[in-house]
Amino acid sequence: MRVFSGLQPSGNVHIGNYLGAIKQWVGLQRGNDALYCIVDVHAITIPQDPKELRRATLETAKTYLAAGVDPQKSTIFIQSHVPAHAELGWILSTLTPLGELERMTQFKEKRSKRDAVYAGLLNYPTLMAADILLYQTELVPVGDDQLQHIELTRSLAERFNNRFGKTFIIPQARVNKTTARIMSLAHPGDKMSKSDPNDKTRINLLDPEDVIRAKIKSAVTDSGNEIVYGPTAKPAISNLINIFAGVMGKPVEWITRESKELTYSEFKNNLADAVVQELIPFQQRFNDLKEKDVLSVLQAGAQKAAELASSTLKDVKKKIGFVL
Ligand code: AQP
Repeated sequence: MRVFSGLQPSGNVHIGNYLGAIKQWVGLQRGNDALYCIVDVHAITIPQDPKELRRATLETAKTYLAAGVDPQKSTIFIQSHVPAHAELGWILSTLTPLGELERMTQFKEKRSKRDAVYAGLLNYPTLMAADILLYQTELVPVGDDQLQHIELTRSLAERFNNRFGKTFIIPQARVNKTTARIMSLAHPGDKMSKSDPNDKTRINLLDPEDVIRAKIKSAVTDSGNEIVYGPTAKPAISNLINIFAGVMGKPVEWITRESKELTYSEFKNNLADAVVQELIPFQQRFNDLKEKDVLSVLQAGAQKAAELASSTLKDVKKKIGFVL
């Protein structure tokens, strides 16, 4: 299957991004034709400091590699290196009623947190649709915050196909049930997010061991003292169980069975051990990567992606009546 997904270089990559998206990507490399993109064109829909954007873009590429995305099996590239994304994004925006974009939950949430909102943020979902449709993608592994955007992508593909003739494959989302939405450590009602100004709400993949342990220790818990799963009644502990299950690659039931005699504090210690065991080797691989090697992976990836994208874009342009 053709697989496509991406991550914005908009801050420090956290364990929600890792468990919700990147870990799935690594598994999907086997037997599939996968493209994994660093979506810098999306990141600038919120104002970014140029130096910071460059740093975060390369750090995100290193994160993919250190997490196990293998350039021999998958195509890894930077979105702005393939201008076809912006071109198709523009074309798709001309087929998207304003009301559909204004109804997007992510747009409404991001808008409510900012004084100034720019047109790019509204058009984020049409650019995302372009990312996916350019590669005739069949499967899009994501966290559940992106499901609404994928629904829009599917209807845009159908709309285009109906109006201009069969052009795009209709993609499917793929979410991992347990890790689809990892929540904030401080506010279990909110999604763990790169852009949360409070760093204690998330475990960053590059946090040192003592910081990881301290963050887990200070994570909020629910009333009572039992390790039981129930996202409505016990949202905080259920979130920690989901993180534990995701890191260990075990079902939630296994975690709760193994932890049922433990106090909250013992459970948190075990969780911290598991997270540290997953992230410290990742950090070693990350630190061993050299910028020039990363850049050469990205260059080769962009070349391959651009070839694939150009054939879809050419077909689209021909169908809508552009002179080629
Ligand atoms: N908390 C989360 N739990 C599970 N999956 C998550 N993802 C994001 N947060 C969680 C998934 O990570 C992938 C990349 O996300 P993104 O970089 O495109 O941006 P986002 O979804 O908006 O994530 P953030 O961390 O909240 O970033 P900011 O704060 O910059 O907006 C996606 O597959 C996403 O579902």
